[in-house]
Formats: sequence, C-alpha cells, structure tokens
Amino acid sequence: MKNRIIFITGSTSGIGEGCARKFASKGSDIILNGRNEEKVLQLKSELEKKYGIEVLPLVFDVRDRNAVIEALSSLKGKWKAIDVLINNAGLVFGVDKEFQGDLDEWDVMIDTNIRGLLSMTRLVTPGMVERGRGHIINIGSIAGDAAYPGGSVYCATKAAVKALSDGLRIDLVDTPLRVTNIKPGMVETNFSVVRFRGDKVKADNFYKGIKPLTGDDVAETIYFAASAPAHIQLAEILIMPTNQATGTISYKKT
Ligand code: NDP
Ligand code: 8X3
Repeated sequence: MKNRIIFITGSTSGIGEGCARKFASKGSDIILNGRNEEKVLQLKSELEKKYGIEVLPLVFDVRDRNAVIEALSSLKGKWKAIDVLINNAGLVFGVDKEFQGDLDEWDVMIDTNIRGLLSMTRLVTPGMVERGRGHIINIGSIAGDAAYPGGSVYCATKAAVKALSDGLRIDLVDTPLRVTNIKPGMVETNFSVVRFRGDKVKADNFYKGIKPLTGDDVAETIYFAASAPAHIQLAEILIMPTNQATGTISYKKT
C-alpha cells in the first residue's frame, strides 16, 4: 500500500483515526477529512513526522454537498488519483423509539450516514473508473443487518449503506474496482458518547461486561481488505467482540 492515496472521511476519532495510523504506517499517503480543523492538523503533523508520509488535510462536513464538491475539485496532482475511499464519517443519536425520537437528530444521521457517503462515492468513483483502479470501503454496521431496540433510524441508515455497497458493486462489476462493506459490532470509540449526547457514564456503561473492539481493531480489518490481492474482493466483513453474538445489543454477554 506504499504511496497509495487513501481518502478517509471522519478521520479525527475512532475507526477513521485508526485507519489513518494503520495506512500511514504502511507508507500510504492520506487525505484526512474531518470537521475539527485543529484535530485534523494535529493528526497530519503526527503522521508525517512518525511515518514520513504525506498528508493532505481537507476540513469539511460530509453533509454539505457544496463543500464536498469544492474539496474534491481542489485536489491537485497525485492527490486526484485516490486509490481507496474509506467512507467512515457517521454517527448515532439516542436510543429512542421510532415514534418518540427527535426528527432533527434523525435528519443529521440520515444526512451524514447516507447522503454524505453517497456524495463522496458519486464524486470519487468516476476518477477511479477512468484510471481502472480503486476501492470504495464503506463503514456499515452489524446494525444494518437487523434493527435492534432503540436503534431504528440508525439501523436504517446502515441498512442503506449495505444496499448502496451492494448496488455499487453490481454497477462496477465489469471494472477492476472493488467495493467492501465493513460491518462492525461494538467498538469503543466516541460513538457511544455521541449516542448518549455527551453522557460519558452512560457510554461507558454500554460496554460493561464485554471487551469491545477498538478503532484500531477495525482498522486492521479494513487494511486487510484494502491490501488483498487485486482479484480478491471482500464484499462484506462482519466483525464483533467475542462476547457479542448478534446486532441486538440486549443479546450481549453481561
Ligand atoms: P467516532 O465518533 O469515534 O468517530 C466518528 C468520526 O466521524 C469523527 O471523526 C467525527 O468527527 C466524524 N464525523 C461525524 N459526522 C461528520 C460529518 N458530518 N462530516 C465529517 N466527519 C464527521 O465513531 P466511530 O469511529 O465508532 O464511527 C466511525 C464509523 O463507524 C461510523 O460510520 C459509525 O456508524 C461506524 N460504526 C461504529 C461502531 C461502533 O460501535 N463504534 C460499530 C459499527 C459501525 P466529529 O468529531 O467532528 O463529529
Ligand atoms: C454500531 C453498532 O450495535 O453499537 O454501528 O449500534 S451498535
């Protein structure tokens, strides 16, 4: 993966940050997207110093279509030739029932997890097709396989990621491009802190009695898919902690 160009959305935390470190450690050059400029620049300087690779920071919100278009059309030289797009930016809010939740929070989830991912894919994939090379890696979820209590809208967004991944794979079947849907189970990142609207205690409680995955664990799996020989397409990878059995959070070992 040396000198490959890897574009990671939502790279300032968790799985995205883990991917930035993993790919950088293997000599890839990274386009780091995030909304928090300070964190993006901090990570850029750390990765460049530690691994001697190049990092291009692109600060934008994936929900803002004009910002996505502007960011992608600003790419110059080697940065245009993206080898791997990791559509990672995503989030969940709350554990509300579908007849009780907050419509505005649901819009944010839908706009980020579905619309943002789709804009990125729509704008990055044509260049890959032209170059005859590329890999789109979507971060779906075990939550996309079946709904669980309190997860209705989030699960729906991840079911959409599965459908979009499958659809894109079909649309690209006569090209050398690959599409992978990574479906993690419980990963301890900032994800649950966001889910519980900043309540760290509730977020920590969510992982009590289980050893969750880390962002780095998932990044290893993503790297495995990206670095597989060109004729191997890992279409989907379901990865969960040893003591998680299904996507239904109430089924975890306590
Ligand atoms: P984190 O909250 O740790 O990281 C999410 C990252 O996405 C942050 O860098 C965040 O930046 C960024 N982000 C959120 N919204 C936007 C946006 N609109 N534009 C750009 N960046 C954005 O969570 P994870 O690392 O766990 O989540 C990464 C992905 O993995 C998500 O798609 C999530 O749904 C998925 N996932 C997570 C699981 C888990 O258990 N943690 C399990 C299965 C899937 P900011 O700080 O600015 O919000
Ligand atoms: C995150 C997995 O089960 O915590 O996508 O919602 S779960």
